Amino acid sequence: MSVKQLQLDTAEQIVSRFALEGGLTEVCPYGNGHINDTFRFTCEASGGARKRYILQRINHHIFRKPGELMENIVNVTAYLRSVIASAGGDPERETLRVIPTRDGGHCYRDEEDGCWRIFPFIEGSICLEKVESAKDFYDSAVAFGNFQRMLADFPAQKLHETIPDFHHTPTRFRALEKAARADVCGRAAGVEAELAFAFARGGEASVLTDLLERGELPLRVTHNDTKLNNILFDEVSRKALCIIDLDTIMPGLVHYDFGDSIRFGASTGEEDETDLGRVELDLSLFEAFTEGYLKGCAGSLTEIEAALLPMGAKLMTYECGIRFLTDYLEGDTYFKIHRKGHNLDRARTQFKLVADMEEKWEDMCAIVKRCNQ
Ligand code: ADP
Ligand code: GN1
Ligand code: MG
Repeated sequence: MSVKQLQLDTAEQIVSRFALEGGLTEVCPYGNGHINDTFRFTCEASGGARKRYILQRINHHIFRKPGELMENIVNVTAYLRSVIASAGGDPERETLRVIPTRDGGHCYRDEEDGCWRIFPFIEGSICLEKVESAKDFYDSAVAFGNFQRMLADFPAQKLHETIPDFHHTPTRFRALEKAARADVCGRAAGVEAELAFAFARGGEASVLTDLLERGELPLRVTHNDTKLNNILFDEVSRKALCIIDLDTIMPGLVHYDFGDSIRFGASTGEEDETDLGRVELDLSLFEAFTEGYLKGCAGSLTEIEAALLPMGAKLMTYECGIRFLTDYLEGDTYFKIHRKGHNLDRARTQFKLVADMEEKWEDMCAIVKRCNQ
């Protein structure tokens, strides 16, 4: 899927459905998300005051029940607002707020079945596409750990499962096997090495989910998509400010959040780097994140949860590689791509990282042990 444009008059029609004052003055595509179509627009009130917002078309091919998804976000952000306020924070900047439609809904469905939502744009914030310093990464880790802890008492039974089996790695593995067998685009012959890499590690795919099923790992409320560009930093203090992209908040394992952050942020290369020589696990970033995440969780992790954090990093990286490769084989229908072979490039970086984690396994385990003392 490619990035969509949005004409001003179309945007005006959509925005007019929401309880907002003023006229729309500009709209532009925004951000680098792989899933939703995101735009930023400005509204000018009659007195001349301008306010910016984020307008998103929820990808309803991926999120099949946008109404349920929005209910999750409204409930979680309402809960977070009260936790943030009682800790003396500023809920307007530290969590998202859903702007209601004029008839009191959480999103607007257009005639083509597009589903739109609006959040205030969080001013004075920056979004990092790549780790620029260990301190930023550490701060993001504290924030993600905190986030998980803030939601510890959120009634998990209230949450809808927005994407079933989202981080069920064995299910992702079976989807890859199926895509390779079906080979609808005739691409399987060109990715034998990548398929062999993935299949050779299939036995490990269920390590975490088996422990969960046996009750040895606790189910918590997790974010499930904790890459660095899903957190906003304060432009001035450069402190982690607000966790965004709440579409996949669901019951899950802490390893999903820890692991997804590591696979994206502790890599020396970008997710779609084509020179694999540049892609490895930066152990000092791994350490910074581990330290921050454990601090944010503030002692709430069990011994076994903490000990399995390296496995979380490896499995989330492996799983993401499998997902990119599956999408490549299926004709790039899930993740947005910006060039030919983009998903294959992404799959390769993830597998390169997995291989490097295997090399650095002892060090990763030692770091987690040290940080958890
Ligand atoms: P996707 O699911 O496609 O990743 P996101 O919700 O993560 O969509 O939004 C894409 C990008 O838009 C983010 O990475 C961030 O840069 C920006 N963004 C989203 N919401 C806000 C907001 N409320 N304020 C400022 N920037 C935002
Ligand atoms: C997607 O939405 P975005 O770009 O933050 C994906 C994640 C992947 C990530 C890989 C709902 O995240 O699961 O890890 O791309 N989100 C969904 O970059 O599938
Ligand atoms: Mg995102």
